Amino acid sequence: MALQHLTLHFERPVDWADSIHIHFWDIEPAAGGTDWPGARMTAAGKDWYVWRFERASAAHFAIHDGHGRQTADLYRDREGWLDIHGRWHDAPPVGARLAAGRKAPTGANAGQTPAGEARKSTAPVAPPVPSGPDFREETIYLLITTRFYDGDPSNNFFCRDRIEFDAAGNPVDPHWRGDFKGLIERLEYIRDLGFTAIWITPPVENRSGLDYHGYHAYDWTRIDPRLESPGATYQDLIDAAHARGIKIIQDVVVNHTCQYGIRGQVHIDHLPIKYYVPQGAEPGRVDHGPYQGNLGNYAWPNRDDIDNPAAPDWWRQRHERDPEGIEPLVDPNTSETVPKPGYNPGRFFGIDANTLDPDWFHQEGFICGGDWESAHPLQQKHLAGDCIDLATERQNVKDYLIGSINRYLDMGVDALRIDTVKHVERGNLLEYVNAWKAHKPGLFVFGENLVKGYGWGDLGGGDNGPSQIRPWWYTRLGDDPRDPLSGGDSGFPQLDFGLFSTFRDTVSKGTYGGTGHILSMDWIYGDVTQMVTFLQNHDVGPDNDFKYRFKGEQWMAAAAYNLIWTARGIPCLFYGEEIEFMKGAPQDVEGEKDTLSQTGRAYFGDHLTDDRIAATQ
Ligand SMILES: [Ca+2]
Ligand SMILES: [Ca+2]
Repeated sequence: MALQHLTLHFERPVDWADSIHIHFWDIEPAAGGTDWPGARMTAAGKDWYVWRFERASAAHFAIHDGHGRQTADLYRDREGWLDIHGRWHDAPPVGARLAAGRKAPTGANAGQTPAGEARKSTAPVAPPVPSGPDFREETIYLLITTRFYDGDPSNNFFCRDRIEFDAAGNPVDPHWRGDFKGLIERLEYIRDLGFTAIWITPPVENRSGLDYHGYHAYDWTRIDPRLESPGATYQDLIDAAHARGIKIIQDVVVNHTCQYGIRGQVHIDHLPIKYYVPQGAEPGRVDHGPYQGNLGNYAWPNRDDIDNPAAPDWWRQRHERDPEGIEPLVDPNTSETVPKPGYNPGRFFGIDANTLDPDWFHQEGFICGGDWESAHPLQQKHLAGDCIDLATERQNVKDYLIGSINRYLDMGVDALRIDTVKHVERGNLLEYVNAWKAHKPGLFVFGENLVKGYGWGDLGGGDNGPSQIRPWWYTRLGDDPRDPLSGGDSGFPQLDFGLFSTFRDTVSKGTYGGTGHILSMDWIYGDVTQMVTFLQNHDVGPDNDFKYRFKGEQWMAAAAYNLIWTARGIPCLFYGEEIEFMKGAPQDVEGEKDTLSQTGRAYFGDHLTDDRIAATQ
């Protein structure tokens, strides 16, 4: 009798990892099988996976996700679809989302096997594991998408500030350089390092003189086109990552917008940058690269910086014409006419905090010196000239931000990292976090509450700030700043800056003091096992007072990584650490003339080219 193949289809439960495996034994008629963990099933449309036994009539098997979730032992003697409820179907169940081209069996085929003759499964199917997805199983690779790997030079873009030139005076190393196409092409590099999740910097559309990192959002509803390419959209990235068993962590800014407001929602008043002429500007004196002679966006034919429908009529009219920026324009605030050399740069690049729309923005001005250790000013004032503080407690702001991010969750984003946590009051921020978790049950959300020290607030430890702006506070629900146990777990773990602080200027000397002390305080967090641990990231490093990438010897870092990988928490590695990339460099630009290539945010792609990737790996 000629044996046909046996095909099994499996619908991945929502809380399972994407790395679906099948482990099988006692294949009929030729007894064969796999060693654990078995073989990888093939992704076949949204949450379906398929495995085909050649020349087999029946099989014993179990399906698992490689991360501790698995079915009971199963048996099947004909093609079947096992849905997320643990039920077998002889044909694709109604609503099953199968990939295009994967045809369901026809009714005629299905009818060839009389139902009464078919052997039933001998083992009951385990129901989906009731607990939520356990992100503690993951290991995270953090990368700045624009600095990782360039798959499409046609979307590269120079920011207005910090342009680097080669010896011949040509601009080099565009800030927007790496992109989704490049990341997709190098997913297997990351997977082969052993990471199961990638934290990408915010992908939504940005605007600023230096916005390659994504933290100056202009439109939360759109992905920045400087990251995408045909065939390499954000959806393509998510799908490609999932197909390799990798999760995508999206970075989200709730606290602030860029200096231009939000496309289609709110405009922030200033003059179009194409009309700016510096005082004493002499042609050729300062090389602005592609911005030479006109600081408006060189990639747009109208050389405007924004295209905001919420801008006033006069702006929108100028948006359409005069790309040279030479047609006289009267500043509606002062009645002076531009372009005019030396005319107040603040009218082009700054904002007037007194004229911000109160429906969208806080009204208390900019953070200054003493504000940094006090909750109210920290949470109500603007962080910087291109970080304008949103009125996050207003319903219109909540609706806009929550709704925008929900769409990315629907696209398959697996987790969220929330920026600038301490700048939003806890109860207010938890409204956002909980709305996203309600939209996507089981979603993992963690936050960044940057503190240079243990961060115990009113609990002591030499902290000069109150508990209400410290990491532990956001992981808890209590209201007593001196008693973490006054409330339970908020479900919003944080990056572990407390543990990180023990690496300050010590690991590079081979000492690890303070670690035991910080671990003895683990009880203050709502659930310390969900904190995200790290030695360095795109903002901080262990050396020179938290500003530099690790500079010590390899064994010193290895000891720190051994701790991070084995202690409680979810370990996170900053791109390039695997080869001591930019060892000892400042994470961000320091000197007036520094460019990105001198920092910890330098372009990594030169190490990932086809001819060099083997050495990098
Ligand atoms: Ca590119
Ligand atoms: Ca705020």
